[in-house]
Amino acid sequence: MKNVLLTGFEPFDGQALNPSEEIAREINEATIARHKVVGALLPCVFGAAIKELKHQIKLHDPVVVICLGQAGGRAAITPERVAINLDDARIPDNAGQQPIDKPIVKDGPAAYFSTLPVKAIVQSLRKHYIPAELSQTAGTFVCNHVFYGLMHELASHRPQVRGGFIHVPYLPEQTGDQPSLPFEAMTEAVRLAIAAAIEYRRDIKAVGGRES
Ligand code: PCA
Repeated sequence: MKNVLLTGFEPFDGQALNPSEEIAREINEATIARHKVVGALLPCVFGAAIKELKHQIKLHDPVVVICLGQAGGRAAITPERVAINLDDARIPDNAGQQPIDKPIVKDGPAAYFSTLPVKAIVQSLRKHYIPAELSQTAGTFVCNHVFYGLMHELASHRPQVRGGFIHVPYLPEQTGDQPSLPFEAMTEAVRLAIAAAIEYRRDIKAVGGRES
């Protein structure tokens, strides 16, 4: 069976948990659309996170890579469209690093687009009544850093492998007044996203998540 690599992040910014880690742990070893899902955990550390991601790619030789991260404050599951070549940290990472206005890859392209079918994923989630929206920015912290590192690695060494990034909201237990989604809805969303990524090698043309 071919592998799909699914990564989550450890908690950061003093939080007790990170939904992306819990989801990757839950779906680890699942079979989806005749593919085996391999879950892995990335440190929330600039540099080390990309290093670990590359190690996992080498180890599992996946055909699709989906990296997950927490986006506190968002109310929907948000596939990311674009990774930019910029680290600009609002807070220190888990190793105390806080890069400001630094390129991720010196002389690398300004940006990469996700090669996941981001609109097909949004459409599939909405069909299942899970809030989903296409996002045009993964920020400039460790998530965007890993997303860019992933796309640079695939473009440079594994052009046949498709990959991208999906941000998820807080879990209800992480917050009182901010938007959140239940764990079951998030895991279902990521299962659907993996299935869509396998099914749609090319994205659909859609407006606001509906096929046009
Ligand atoms: N979210 C952070 C980094 C790790 C995570 O889960 C981000 O959005 O950059």
